[in-house]
Amino acid sequence: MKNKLTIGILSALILQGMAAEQGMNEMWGESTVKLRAENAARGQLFDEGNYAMFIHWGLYSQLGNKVDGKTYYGIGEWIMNPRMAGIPVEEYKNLAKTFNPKKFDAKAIAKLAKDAGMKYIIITSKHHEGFAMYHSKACDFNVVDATPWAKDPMHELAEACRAEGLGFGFYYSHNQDWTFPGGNRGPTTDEKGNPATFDDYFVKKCLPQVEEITSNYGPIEIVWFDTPGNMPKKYVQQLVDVVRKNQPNALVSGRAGHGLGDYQSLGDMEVPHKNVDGMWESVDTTNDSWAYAWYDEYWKTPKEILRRLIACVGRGGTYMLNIGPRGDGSVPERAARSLEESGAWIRRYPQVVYAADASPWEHALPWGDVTVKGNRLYLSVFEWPAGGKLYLPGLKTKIASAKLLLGEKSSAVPYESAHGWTILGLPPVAPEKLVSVIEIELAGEPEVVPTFGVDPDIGTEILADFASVAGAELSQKRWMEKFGEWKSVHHVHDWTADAKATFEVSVLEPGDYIVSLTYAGEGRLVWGVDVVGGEHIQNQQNSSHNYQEFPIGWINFPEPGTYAVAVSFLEGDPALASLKSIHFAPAR
Ligand code: FHN
Repeated sequence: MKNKLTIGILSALILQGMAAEQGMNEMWGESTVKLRAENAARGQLFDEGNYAMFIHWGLYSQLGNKVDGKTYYGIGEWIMNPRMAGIPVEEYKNLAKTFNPKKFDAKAIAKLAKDAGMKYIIITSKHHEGFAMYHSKACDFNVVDATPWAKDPMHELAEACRAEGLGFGFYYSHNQDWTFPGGNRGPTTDEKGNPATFDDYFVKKCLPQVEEITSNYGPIEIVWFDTPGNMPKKYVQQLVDVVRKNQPNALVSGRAGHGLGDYQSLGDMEVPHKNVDGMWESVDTTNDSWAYAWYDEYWKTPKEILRRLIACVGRGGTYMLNIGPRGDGSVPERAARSLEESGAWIRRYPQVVYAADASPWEHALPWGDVTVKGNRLYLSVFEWPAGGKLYLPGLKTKIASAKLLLGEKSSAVPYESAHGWTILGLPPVAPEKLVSVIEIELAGEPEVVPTFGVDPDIGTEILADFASVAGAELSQKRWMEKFGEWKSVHHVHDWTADAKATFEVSVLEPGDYIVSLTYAGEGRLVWGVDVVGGEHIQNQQNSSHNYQEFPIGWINFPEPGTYAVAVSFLEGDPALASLKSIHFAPAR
């Protein structure tokens, strides 16, 4: 059971009872009643739906990252900022005069979210640049009063979501406002040249607008505040009070600030590697920008979307995936296609995603990932094993049955145990094109030894996140690949002479394995790898500032069992050497 809201736990119990009556697929799938927005309890769509659509859409979408013929690379909604095109306030405001999104189709967007398997939509009501994408009485820099289109798309979208049984909610940039006097990073004087304070902005625009978005669009699932910066607590508290007053069933995002939100939002575009406790979400996007960027055609494939969604559910959280409609309101076709194809898979295997809990292994496995519902494990196999066997390390609970699912049909899977591993016999070809699913029903609650197994069939990568480190530092490093495109690793760095990063592994098939390390650094580096109490190898390889995998050599595990494998840094610049992971592949 996920450690989320108490109401989530209660409703899960109710759901379990109902599931037995109605049959699992009817319960978790298309015909589910409980997960429709109008029947959901507070936070239930977040807690059990596990999958939502995020939309970044505003005046900036019109530019699509091109200003005066020049393309700016990075997240499109920041185009006004000096780190992108640096557009002056008045010039930016003029964009409203040409904003005419005739292709905006609220029903089609809600249907896309529904077909994608998402349970609610959160859309930008006002981003950092201050333009309200709804009809605001508090400020006429809004989509109705300032554009030739003169329509409020949020009424249509809220209505379309309700018609599809989806929840609806708003993103609101409460701290940053780049066009309203006094907003953070905004003008410091008003129209008359008088100094403007944050309080001016808050009282004249922010607070009334939050009143508006929580009063005029029916039930709201979440108010998604963002980038609180150094906004004083008293302001955040007032906004949260408004949400509680007008929308007692809504959640407030953790990015409201000062711990006043209801749940934690991880870093942008971050899918965690280890289980995370509590109620949390990952926010991610279908390409590499939140808002539409004309050049960005690097879309997540349906398989990658499922990999990231199932990783979030498997780590105990919720996945919110963004689309950036164009300035004319249309949704980029490739994003839509990936969402629809992954959604078609979710319709076949809803039990893998909805009301599913975190994996007892607490991390992904070499061939895929695991989600849990009660005593059932769902193994989502992304890399189908060529050798006809799927290796599951460390399962302690007795198996009652194992089935390979094919939509609603299934076939029994033979299985055996050896040295703490479960070995499942599989057909040579994956039954599903994207991801095949094995359901294991256990005789009791899932219990596992979460130690990483060295898979005898396919490569096993173990991230530095899972190392025990002595004499060096283990920390998270985040950086922007392009402006606003966040990447992160946990890495071992600042190596001292005797430092070790030690990985505990369980081995089923003894023999030689090829060991590689993924690292960044400068120049040629010498790394050592030891099976503690056994073989030592070391080798010199090149390095670069980007993380790359380099082979170190073969290493032997003489018999089945648990081993400690220690990595040491022997020669090179220890200040720049950064270890990301170790990789084992059977040497054959
Ligand atoms: O600055 C924003 C960014 O534009 C985008 O809206 C993301 C979405 O999570 N939030 C902020 C950065 O974290």
